[in-house]
Amino acid sequence: MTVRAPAQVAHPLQRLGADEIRLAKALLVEHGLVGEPTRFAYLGLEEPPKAEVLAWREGDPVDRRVRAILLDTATGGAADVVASLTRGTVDASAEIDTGREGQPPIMLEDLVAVDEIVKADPGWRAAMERRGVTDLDLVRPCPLSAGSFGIQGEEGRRMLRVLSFVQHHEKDHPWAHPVDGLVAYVDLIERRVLHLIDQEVLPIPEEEGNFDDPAQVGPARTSLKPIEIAQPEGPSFTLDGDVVTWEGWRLRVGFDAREGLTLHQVSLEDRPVCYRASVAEMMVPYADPGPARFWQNYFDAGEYLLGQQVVSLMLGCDCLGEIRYLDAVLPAGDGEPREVANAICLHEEDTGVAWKHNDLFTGSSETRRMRRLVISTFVAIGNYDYGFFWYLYLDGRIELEIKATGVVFTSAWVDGSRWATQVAPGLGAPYHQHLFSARLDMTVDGVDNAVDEVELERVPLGPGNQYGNAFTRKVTRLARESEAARIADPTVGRTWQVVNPARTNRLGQPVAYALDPQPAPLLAADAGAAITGRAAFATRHLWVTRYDPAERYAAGDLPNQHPGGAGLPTYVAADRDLDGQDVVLWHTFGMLHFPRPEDWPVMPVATCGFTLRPVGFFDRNPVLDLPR
Ligand SMILES: [Cu+2]
Repeated sequence: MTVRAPAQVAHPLQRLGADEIRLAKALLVEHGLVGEPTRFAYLGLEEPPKAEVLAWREGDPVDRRVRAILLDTATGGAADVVASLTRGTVDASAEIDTGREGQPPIMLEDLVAVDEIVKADPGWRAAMERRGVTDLDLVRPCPLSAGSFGIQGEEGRRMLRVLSFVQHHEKDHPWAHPVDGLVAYVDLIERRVLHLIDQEVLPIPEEEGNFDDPAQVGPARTSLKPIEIAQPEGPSFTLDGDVVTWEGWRLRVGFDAREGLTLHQVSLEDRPVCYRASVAEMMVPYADPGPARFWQNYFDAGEYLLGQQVVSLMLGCDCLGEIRYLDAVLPAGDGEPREVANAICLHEEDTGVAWKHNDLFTGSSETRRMRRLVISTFVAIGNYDYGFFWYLYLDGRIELEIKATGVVFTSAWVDGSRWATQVAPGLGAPYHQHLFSARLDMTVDGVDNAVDEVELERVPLGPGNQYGNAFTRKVTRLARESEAARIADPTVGRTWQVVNPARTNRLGQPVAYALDPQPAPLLAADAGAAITGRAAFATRHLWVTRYDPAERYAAGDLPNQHPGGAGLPTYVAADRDLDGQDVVLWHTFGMLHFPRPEDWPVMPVATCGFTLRPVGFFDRNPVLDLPR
């Protein structure tokens, strides 16, 4: 077949459309890269390098390129391919050494695969029977990422580890009934159970956790009066394709199968602030060192693909008020496009007082209201649900708030356990962390920036500080990559400011945006643990790298079963100069989760995130002009 030319695109960063996904598949088939057993573990837009995008003007040609991670399910072979839809060429095709470089991501269809594989295994069935489980139609095996622990016989195999849960009936939530102490190590290519960990027969917790069953929850309360959010003249933002403009802000919304929601070319009053913002990785490590659970850690972005797990949002439930939705177009495992309607929600929110003063002397009394533009999406990854909420404020702040909710991962509660909380009778919820890596490709008033660490400096009592009250501001330029792997310190209010040394405000100060962290514990695993090597990004709150279009993911390109060392430690190994350069911030944030009884049977939203805040970017308060 002859591959057709793609439709005209309006911008180099325009999201891949369904036709382009079909075209990509056809092109790879034509070049002999896709056969009957080939699956698309990833397919996405290969963005042009930044300089090309910044130089692009409307009407210029666009070379539309895609990247595909292909898996041959017959042999376990994998390939990393870049192809041009515009030119109809394969620009690069490299075989992946899966033992050394990691496996292609886990696919949605692997849920079905592990179900079939474990249920066909006599050893697993016998182990289930010993636990009194005989109706296998009500057993839910989970496709859990295998990690990499140097276990003999595992290297180079495409694997998952499988813990299972049972249901009492089809609508019963399985998370309430973990079948603990039994793990199947599954080879997805040979489609068999390699190894069974049958540690201990533990009682299966009985109590149901059906938060959607009125019989269990009880009647809904009737005391809440309606709250109605009305914008009779419509929202204040406009949407042109994926380009949003609102109160001086302008940005392009992107969506990637791996990173999910991405923001591009964020500018304020036509001044660039951030070229690209995304959650480039997230990882959830668990604390239980026992034989059935030591391996539990999930790279939800790099292994499971955040974007592939996106859900459709519902008006009036997920989003209130005047809502605009964008759909997501994603590649299915067979390389065909699939559409998720209402995947991205945009709306405007009142967030309370913007500024206020009641003056003692003049009698002046003024208050203004703050608003933010909300761009959000929700993904459901097995038991957990995560909301990704980007906020743009009238005063120039940008925030990312993560909302973690859904159902905690459960275990059989063992009295006196140091690794879990009992959340319901006989039901444990193991301790874990949620660690995110935001990749913030900053362009504060231009591409050439620098990063300063700014914090409180205490001054000892003595000459010049006779009464001991003195304190000052300490500014340290993080001049090289080796100096810029940093840990947050709330005791000195440590922030990191991205400055443009060549641009000053009316006071002669370099314009800047500060990254204000909300410090949470970094990776809790031992420095010598396998997971520490694989998720080294999570050992620092901040990394800064010099922009390189190939450096996209905090834990490397293929974290699934990667033996470790990829991503940020590799990126900073060259120790590049950062002062006055094109810099990318990588910020680790998240939460330490000792589950509570209140987190069961469905967890109230817990949040974490960070703020980007203008510092001398404006000449004065930028929201003096808000109407009364
Ligand atoms: Cu949690």
